[in-house]
Amino acid sequence: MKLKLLTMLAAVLILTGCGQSAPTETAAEFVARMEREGAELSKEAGAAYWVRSTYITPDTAILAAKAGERGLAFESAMVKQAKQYLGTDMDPATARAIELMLRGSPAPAPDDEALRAELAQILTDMEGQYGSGEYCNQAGECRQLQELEAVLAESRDYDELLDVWQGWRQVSPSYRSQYQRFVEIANLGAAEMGYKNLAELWQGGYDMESNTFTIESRRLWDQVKPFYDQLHCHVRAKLSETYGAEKVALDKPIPAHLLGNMWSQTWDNVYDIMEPYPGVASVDITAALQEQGYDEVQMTQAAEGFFTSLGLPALPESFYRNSLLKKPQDRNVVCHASAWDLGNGNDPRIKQCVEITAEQFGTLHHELGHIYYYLMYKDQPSVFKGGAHDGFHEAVGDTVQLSMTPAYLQTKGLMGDAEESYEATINQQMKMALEKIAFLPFGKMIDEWRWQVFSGDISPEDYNAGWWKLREQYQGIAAPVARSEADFDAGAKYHVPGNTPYTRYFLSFIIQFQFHKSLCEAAGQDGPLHECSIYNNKAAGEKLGNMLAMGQSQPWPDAMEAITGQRDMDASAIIDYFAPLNSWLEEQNKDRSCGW
Ligand code: X8Z
Ligand code: ZN
Repeated sequence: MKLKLLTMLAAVLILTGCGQSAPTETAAEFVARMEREGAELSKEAGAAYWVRSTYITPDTAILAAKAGERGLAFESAMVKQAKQYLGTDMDPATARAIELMLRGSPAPAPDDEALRAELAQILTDMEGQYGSGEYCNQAGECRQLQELEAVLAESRDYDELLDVWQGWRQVSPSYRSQYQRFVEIANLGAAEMGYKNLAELWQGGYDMESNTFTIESRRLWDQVKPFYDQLHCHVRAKLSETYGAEKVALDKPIPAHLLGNMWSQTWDNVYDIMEPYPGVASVDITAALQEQGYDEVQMTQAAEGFFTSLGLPALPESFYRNSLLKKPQDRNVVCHASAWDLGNGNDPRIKQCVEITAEQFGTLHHELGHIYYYLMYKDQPSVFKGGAHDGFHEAVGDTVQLSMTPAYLQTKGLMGDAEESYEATINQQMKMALEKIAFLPFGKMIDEWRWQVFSGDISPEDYNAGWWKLREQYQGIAAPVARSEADFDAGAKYHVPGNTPYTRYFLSFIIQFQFHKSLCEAAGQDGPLHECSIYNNKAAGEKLGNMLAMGQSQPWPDAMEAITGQRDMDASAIIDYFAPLNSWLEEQNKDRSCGW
C-alpha cells in the first residue's frame, strides 16, 4: 500500500530544474484526479478510524495512525500542486475546489515523513487515552466518563461533585506534553501552507480573511453577552442559596463543579435548582422515555421521524446495521458522539453510547442532523461535501430540536398536557437558556485558548493558567480547587485531544435560531418563535433540504441567504427567542450586584 502511495505522489509532481514543481495537468484535471484518489484513500482511512474509535487497542492505534499518515501525505502533495493554480484562469467550480483544498485541515503536517508519522501517532494516541480514560477513587472503584458525568448531573453533594470533577481531570495530564508537540508540528504544517500559524489556518475557513473572522465572532459574542450576564447573575444567586455563600460567593466566579456538567458548558441539569415557578408545567422527558421502555434504536428512530416528517428521506437500512448505538461492555470505545460519512455517502453512521435520557435524545437529533447533511449533499463532488461552514453542520440537528416544543412533545406522548401560561413559558425558557445561553461563552473560549496556544500567546508553561484565565473571563466560573501546571484541564474536554475545532459550536448556537426563525416563516407560523414547531411541515423541510444539498459548493453567505434571505450571521434571532426570559431575569436581578 505504501509503495502505491509513493508512486502516486511522485506522479503528482514533476520536478523542474530549480526544484520547483510544475503542474502537468489543467486545474480541472487535477481536481478530478484528486477526487478519485481522495475517495480511495478516505475509504481506507474511514475504515481504520471507525474501527479504532469503536475498538481502542494498541493494534487499532497502529492501523489508524498509518492510515492517518497516508492521508496527511496525500494532503501535503495536493496542497503543493493546488497552490500552483492560484491566479490562473479557472471555471468557478474548479476555482472553488482549489480554494477549499488550500484551506487545509485542522492538523496539517509539514512535508516530512518523520514528522507526519509523529503527528498521526500523537493524534491517534491522545484520542485513545481520552476515550479509555477512567478515574479510580481511593476505595478502588473505577468509573469512566459517562458515569462521572451522571454524578455531575444528579448529585447535589458539594464534596461528591468535587471528587468526580477532580477525578476526571487526572486523565489529561498524561498527554499534556504530546499536545505541546502536536502544536509544534501542526504549526510547521500551517506555516508551509502559507499561514502564520495554526490559529490563522483555523480562522481562515469562513470565506473571509482570518482577522475579519475573529472580529466577526467577537461581534456575535458582544451581541449575546449582556443576556449571558443576566443568566449568570441569577444562577449564581440560586446556587449560593443552595450551597451557602461561603461556597458560592455573590461577587465571585461560580465554582465549576456545581453547574451539572463536567465542563460547565450547559447548565440544564441544574434546572431543578433554577425552576422559576416550581411545579408549573414540569417536563421530564427522561422519565417518559424510560417509563415507555424506549431503547437505543427506538430513540434513534423517533429522532429520524422528525426529519422524515419534513419530507427528508428515510435513513438507509445500513445506518442501523452499521452504527454503534450502545456502549460495548467488553472493550473501550470513544464514547463522545460523532457522525461518519462513510462509503461515499452510501454508508452514513453514528457512534454514540446512547443512554435513555433526554440529553442523549437531544444528541441523537444532533447527530442525525450531520447524517442528513451527508445524505443531502451525497451527489456533490467530495471537495464540496461539507457544511457551508462548520457551524452550519453543527446547527442542523439542533435547529430541528428547537421545534420540539411542549405541544410537539405532547403529541409524541413524551409529556402530559402542555400547560399554557406565562409561568409555563418562563419555566420552559429557563430550561432552554440553561442549555443554549449558558453554552455561548464556553463555545467561544475553547478556541480562544487554542488560538492563543497556536500563536504562542499562551506558552506551554502557561497552558493551565491561560485556560483558567479564559474560563473566568468568558464564563465567570473558577476552578473549585487550586490548579497548577501539572494539570492539563483543557485536555479534559474531548475536542482538545480529539483536535476538533470548537468555534463551530459557538456559531451553531447562534445561527440555529436564525434557521429556526426562517423555517418557521416558511411554515407560515407567525406566533412567538419559542412556540413554533416545523414538525410535519414540508415547505420548511424543502427549504432546509435545498440548503443542505448545496454542501460547501458556494461561500456560506449564499447558503445562509438560501435559508434565511440574509447573508450575515446575527444573534438577534436568539435574543428575540428568549425575550420573555430576558425581561424576567432583569426583574430578578434588579437588586443584585452582577458580574465577577
Ligand atoms: O461534540 C458535540 C457533538 C458532536 S459534533 C456531540 N457537541 C459539543 C460538545 O459536546 O461539546 C454538541 C454540542 C457541543
Ligand atoms: Zn456535531
